[in-house]
Amino acid sequence: MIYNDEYETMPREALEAIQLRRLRNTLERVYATVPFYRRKFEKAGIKPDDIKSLEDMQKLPFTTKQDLRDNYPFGLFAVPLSQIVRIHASSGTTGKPTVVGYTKRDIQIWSELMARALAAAGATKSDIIHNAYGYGLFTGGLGVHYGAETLGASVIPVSGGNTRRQIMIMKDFKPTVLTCTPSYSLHLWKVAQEMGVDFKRDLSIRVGIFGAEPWSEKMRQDIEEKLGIDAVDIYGLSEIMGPGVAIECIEAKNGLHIFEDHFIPEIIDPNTGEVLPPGTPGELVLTTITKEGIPLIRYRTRDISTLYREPCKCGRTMVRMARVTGRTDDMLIVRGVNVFPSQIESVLMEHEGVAPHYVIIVDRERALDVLEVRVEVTEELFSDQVRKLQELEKKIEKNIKETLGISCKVKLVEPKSIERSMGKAKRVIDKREL
Ligand code: DLL
Repeated sequence: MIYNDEYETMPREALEAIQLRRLRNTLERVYATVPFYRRKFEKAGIKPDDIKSLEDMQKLPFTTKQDLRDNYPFGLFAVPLSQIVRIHASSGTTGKPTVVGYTKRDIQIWSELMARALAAAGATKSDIIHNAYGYGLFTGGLGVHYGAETLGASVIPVSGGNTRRQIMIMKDFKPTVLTCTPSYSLHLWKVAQEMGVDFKRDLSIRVGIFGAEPWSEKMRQDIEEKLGIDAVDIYGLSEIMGPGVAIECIEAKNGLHIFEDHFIPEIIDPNTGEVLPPGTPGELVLTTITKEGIPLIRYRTRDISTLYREPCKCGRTMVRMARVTGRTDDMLIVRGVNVFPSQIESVLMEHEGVAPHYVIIVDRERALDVLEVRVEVTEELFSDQVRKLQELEKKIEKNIKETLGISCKVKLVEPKSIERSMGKAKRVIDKREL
C-alpha cells in the first residue's frame, strides 16, 4: 500500500522542484543558525544562494561523524534546546556517542515516514506489530513505535531481550508484523523451536521488517523459509533521522526506496569525494531537507550502496538504493549495536599491564552475535597468578559492557601471540555468515 500517494508517486520533475526549494531553505537556515556551517561554507567560498540547482549541491562541503563529535553534544543543533523534544544517540568512534535532537515537527515527519515505510512493507492499521527493536537512545524502538501508531496499527512495545517471553506474547497476542534486526528474527525462530512453537503453524506473523545491521539475499531466503513470512529491508541512521530513511516495497523487494521528499541521496567515490553516476557502487551521502533540530548537509554515511533510478513496479517514483553491502570504515554492528574497534581499544587501554595489541573476533551462536576480545598483556602480568588474570578479564568485560552496552568475552594472552601480518595489526575477524 502507498501511504502518501501525493509524494511517493510524484513525477520526478515536480519532486526535484520540491527538493531544490527545501534544500535552499535548509541551507539558508543552517547558514544563519549553526556557526559550524557558516564557517564551513565560508571556507569553501560558498553562500547558500550559490546553490541554484540540485547539481550545484556538489559544491557543498561534506559533513562527517567527526564533525558531530567535534561539536558534541549539541553544537550542530539549529534550534534552541527549548524547541527540542527528543534526544537520541548512537556510537561514536570513541567513548562519546553521536547525539541528535528532534523538534516536534521532526518527530511528526519521522512518524509519517515510518508509517509510509510500514505501509510499503504491506502493513495496515489492522495489523498488530510486534516491535522488538530496542527502546532507548537507539532510534529503532521509538522510531517504529511512532510510525505504527501513526499508521493506526496496534503496536506491542516489547523491545529487545527476554526471548522466551516474546515467543509467548507472539503466540497469545497473535501479532502479524515483526520488526527487529534480521539476526534476532532467526534467534526468535530458534528459541521458538526449542519451546516447541512452530512459526508457520502456531504464530501469525506475515511480514518482517528488518534492518539496523547488514544482511544478504541468502539470509532473506533463510528467514522467509524458516519463519514462513515476507522479509523486507529497512534502512536508516540516527544522524539522519533513524529507521525509515529508506525501505523496500513488498511488491518488488528489490532495492530500498529513499524518501526523497525529505532526503537527497548521492553516491560518491569514498577516496576522491567525486559524485558517481547511478548504477555505480560507492559511499552513500545524504542531505536532510526538512529537518529542523539537526539538519545535515552532505552527510557521509560510510555505508556502501548503489542508486537505481529505473521505475519500480510498485508505482513509487522515489529512487532505490541497493541493500547496504559494507562500510568504508571499520564500524561493526553487534546485536544491532554499532561498535568501533577504537572504542574497545580505549576501554582496554584504561587497564594497567594491557598492551595495545588486540583482536576482536565476531561470530554467531544460535543466530546471535557473540564477541570475543583477545588482548596481549605484559610479560609480568602474564606470568602472574591465573586467578589475577581471570579477575582482570572479568573487570574488562564489565567495563566494556558498561561503556559500550555489549557483552563480550575477554581473553588475556601472552605478549607477541597476536598475529601481525606485514607488521600491520588485523583488528577484526568477522566470522559471521550473512
Ligand atoms: O540502525 C536505525 C535503524 C533502526 C535502521 C531500525 C533500521 C531499523 P544507527 O544505530 O544510527 O541507526 O545505525 C546506523 O546501521 O549507518 C548502517 O551502517 C547500519 N544499518 C542500518 N540499517 C541497515 C540495513 C539505526 N537495512 C547504521 N542494512 C547505518 C545494512 C544497516 N545496514
